[in-house]
Amino acid sequence: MATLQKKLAEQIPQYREKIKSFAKEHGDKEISKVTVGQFLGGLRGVMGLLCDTSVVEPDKGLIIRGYPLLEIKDKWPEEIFFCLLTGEFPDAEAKKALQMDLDKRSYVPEYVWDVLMAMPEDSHPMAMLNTAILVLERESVFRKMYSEGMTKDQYWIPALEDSLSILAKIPSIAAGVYRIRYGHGDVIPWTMGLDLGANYANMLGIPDPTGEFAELMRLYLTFHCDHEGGNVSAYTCFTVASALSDPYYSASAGLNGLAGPLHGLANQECLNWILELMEKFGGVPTEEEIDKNTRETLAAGQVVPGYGHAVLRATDPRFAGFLEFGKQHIPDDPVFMTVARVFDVVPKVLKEFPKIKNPWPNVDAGSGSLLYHYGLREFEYYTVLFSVSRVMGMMAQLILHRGIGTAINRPKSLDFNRLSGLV
Ligand code: CMX
Repeated sequence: MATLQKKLAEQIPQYREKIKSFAKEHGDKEISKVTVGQFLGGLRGVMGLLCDTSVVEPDKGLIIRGYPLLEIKDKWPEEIFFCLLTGEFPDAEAKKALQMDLDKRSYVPEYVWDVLMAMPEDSHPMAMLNTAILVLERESVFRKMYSEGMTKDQYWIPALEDSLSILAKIPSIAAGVYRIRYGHGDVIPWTMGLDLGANYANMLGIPDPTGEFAELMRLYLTFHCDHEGGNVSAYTCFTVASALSDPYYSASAGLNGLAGPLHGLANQECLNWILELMEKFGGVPTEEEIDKNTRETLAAGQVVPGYGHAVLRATDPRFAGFLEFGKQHIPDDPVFMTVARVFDVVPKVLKEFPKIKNPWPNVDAGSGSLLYHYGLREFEYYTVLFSVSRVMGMMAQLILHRGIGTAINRPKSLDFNRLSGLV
């Protein structure tokens, strides 16, 4: 099979033509309406964005290029990236070529470490990660080629270059952030020839005598890779990239969105909620205690972290996958047992509140307990793990949009007078 670059060079011109002729033929047809509720409510359900890397079905969850997530959960993150972009998994040769390419790009320049070391000790790890990506912007091939002049149909080529470099460097940077921020010792370098998930696990420096932590990292990176185009991080990345800001600016922007407590930062809240629950009841709580605590959280006007979703209306398959991993490897861990029991109780309570559209767990409800078990206990760091994965989806979407020449994003806003005049 051809390398990723060759495969895209075959596919992108056809994709561009397909979209172009579709726009020409159907450009005037209406596909979506907007109610005032949607207008004022985060545009929920309004169809206004093309995303061919993945879809999220309310009842099935994440489907990557036609593959339901749990059917491809054993694929490695680099294979997933290949598939997000091309719709196919690489054969052994193409996978090896991609891994060697990432190896070559993995070096993180010294100036990045200098900046990270100079940041205040209490900086949030997400602020450190995003600063590092912005500092690296000077490496952008896209920006250089754009300023030298290139045709629109070439945009995807340097976008892919930059994206691969970001993908190759982000595990080292993220692991470095962990070691610097929490005083775990020197930064551990990337190991040539080791896959992305195992490399990240190794660079974090978490002891892993059984190899289970590396297995968890592969799963984690695969599960969080993409979630169609309208979530805050993907949409932010898309908007910034639509101005032809290069992939470094775009990735950093998207990840700043991921750092919000209603999006990627929720995973740090989830484990907190579980541990507080355990502390309050002196160990693994009973179902009655969980019920009581959930109601107290709601009565205090707080959200139950890890539950609910803007699109999903069923248990997130990513949660189900993590639950399966936990049952297989750490069934007797008390934190994991609490997570599993919370899953038996919380949906029943949330269902009593009709305004909560989805009472089921999302991806963040379970992953923290697994990380905690293997010794990654700095909750604030969890969104960085999410970022290392999500950057794959954001970059894949960006490359495809550059491939088809998507226009600058510019929806129309209305002032309240205009809005009220329309109803
Ligand atoms: N606990 C308590 N209340 C909840 C809730 C939860 N888990 N989920 C939704 N609600 C509430 C909302 O806060 C909202 O209340 P108000 O009308 O008073 O503002 C109401 O139910 C309706 O919300 P919704 O339409 O069901 O959900 P949204 O699309 O507005 O929000 C989400 C989705 C994820 C932000 C929300 O479910 C939430 O805050 N969950 C907890 C945080 C969380 O787990 N986030 C992780 C998301 C995963 C990801 O990043 O993809």
